[in-house]
Amino acid sequence: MKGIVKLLFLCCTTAILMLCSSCEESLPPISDTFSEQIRLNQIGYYPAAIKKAVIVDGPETQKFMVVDSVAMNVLLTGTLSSAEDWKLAGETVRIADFTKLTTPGTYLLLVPDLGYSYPFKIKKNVLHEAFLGSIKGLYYQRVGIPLKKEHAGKWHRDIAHLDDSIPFHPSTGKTSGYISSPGGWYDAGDYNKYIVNAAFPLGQFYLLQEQYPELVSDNMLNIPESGNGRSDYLDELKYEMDWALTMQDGDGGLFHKLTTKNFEGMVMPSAATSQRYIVGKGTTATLDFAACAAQAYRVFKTVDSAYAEKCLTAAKKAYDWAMENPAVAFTNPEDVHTGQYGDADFEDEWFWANAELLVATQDSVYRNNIKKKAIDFNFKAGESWTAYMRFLGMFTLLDNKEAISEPFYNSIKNGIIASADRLVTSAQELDYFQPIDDFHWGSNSDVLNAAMVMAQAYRLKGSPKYLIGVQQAMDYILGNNAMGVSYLTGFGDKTPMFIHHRQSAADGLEDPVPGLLSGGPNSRLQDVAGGAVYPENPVPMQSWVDQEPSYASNEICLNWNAPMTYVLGFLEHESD
Ligand code: 9MR
Ligand code: 9MR
Repeated sequence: MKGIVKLLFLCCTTAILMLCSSCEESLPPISDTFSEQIRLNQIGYYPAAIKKAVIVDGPETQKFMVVDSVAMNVLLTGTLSSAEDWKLAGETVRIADFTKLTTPGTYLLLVPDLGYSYPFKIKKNVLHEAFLGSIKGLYYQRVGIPLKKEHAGKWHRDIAHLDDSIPFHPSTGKTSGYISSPGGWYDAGDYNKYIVNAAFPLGQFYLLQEQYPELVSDNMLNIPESGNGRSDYLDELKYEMDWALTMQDGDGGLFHKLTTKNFEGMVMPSAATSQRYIVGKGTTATLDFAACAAQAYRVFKTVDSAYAEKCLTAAKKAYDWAMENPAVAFTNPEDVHTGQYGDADFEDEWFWANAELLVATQDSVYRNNIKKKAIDFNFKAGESWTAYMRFLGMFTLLDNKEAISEPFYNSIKNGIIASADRLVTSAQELDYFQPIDDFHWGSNSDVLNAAMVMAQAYRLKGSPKYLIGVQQAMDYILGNNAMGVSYLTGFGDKTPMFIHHRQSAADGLEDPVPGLLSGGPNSRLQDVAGGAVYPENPVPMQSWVDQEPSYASNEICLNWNAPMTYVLGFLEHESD
């Protein structure tokens, strides 16, 4: 027996060696150009993850290889699947499944006739830098301080927008006076600050901190507060929270936004000097603030109790204002034309505020108010800042079982699992293994917000299918998509270079500010009027152009970076 085994072993190794050496001999040289027809996660894969590249118009020979980019030897050969027509992507594709390759390394996928893919890695914590980069992106959005070279590198810039004496617009109900409302992050490619879209991303960032408090420690982000002994992540989040607190009126209500009347030109912050105003006051801003301030209380409790108490007091006061003013909708006043973030359906905001305040205080007032309306568990692309808040409330309740009755907890648990099941099923059927089939403004955030639902199901049940769903959604964002682009600036080989972002457009540097997520394909093409040029009638997944005027497909925004950070952090913690 022994002899036969040995002989077999010898035969096999010889065969493998022969196979490999013959491959090596025929390996084409790596040139500087990589095949655009091979789509994959340009950063890389966790060793145990499903690994599927998409080959567009692949050859009939159906052969592919995974090549170690250093040793230039073939680690795996495989057969492409038979061709499929993908409608959303507008492509004929074959799949190269290299899941079996789990050895850490840097690789290239080779398809004879097409060439090599971009290099990618297989290793543990493969998304660590991208995760930190997506948080550092927030630092680059900071208002009211100079970005110093030592923190910002070549993207350093002058101080701008002190916002220390901002007049009230009559839409606030005040006819005179000023407030000081400094700091915070610029919302997006524009320089305004909006409470709805400060609170919503903060909600997602805080969720990550509560679920995985150890992910970011001090000195990991190289920001001004690094070295103060506290998590750099908390320091960065506090920069935004501090601003949000200044937007609360004496009676508890929140002003809606701090903004110019019209969008500024594509200039550096210090050249954007139009008068800014405090505009509007309403229920969505107030409830969203109440919710995220209650989270801030919990997150900061152990590191800065005075600050935590300040946040909780502000949260309760905001909630009380909303009780007195339960349906004050915001719309832009006639003379203000910047982001509206208007929403006349307050149910999601109520649900979120009740959930966060309940968990922060255990006060039965919030428990009693929370059950008022049925909850919709269905994820809908495009809802984003108008309605995703209900999910944030649900996620917090799922993490705090004791706060609610068992039947209520079970209904949320079952609802989220069923919702995640639908998303997983969709992702298996849809182009590029991602879960959405309708591409709105900010579609990349929809993919990631859906992934967050799958992530909660994974936390509840631990079934691999949910983790796979989240990983494949991230593969889509990082390059396995119909544009072949890794949508996070600075991370990947082909990344957006012309984002709709005023600093990046005006700073004279080739590289855009890094760590910012492009909005992604948007089949509505609202920016054609603004000068974006698309190919004729693009299919939904190709409705994206790397052009500066494309604010509907290629802007960046806080509420897109937020689920990016959440999903990256989740994956870093949960993936092997
Ligand atoms: O720069 C603005 C961007 O931040 C907004 O998301 C977008 C939609 O509201 O509008 C952009 O501003 C454009 C304006 O709407 C129309 N004129 C050109 C402006 C800059 O491209
Ligand atoms: O994300 C917003 C999107 O859902 C809207 O359709 C769009 C037009 O109103 O506005 C988007 O938000 C922008 C905001 O109004 C201003 N700052 C930039 C935001 C991202 O483009």
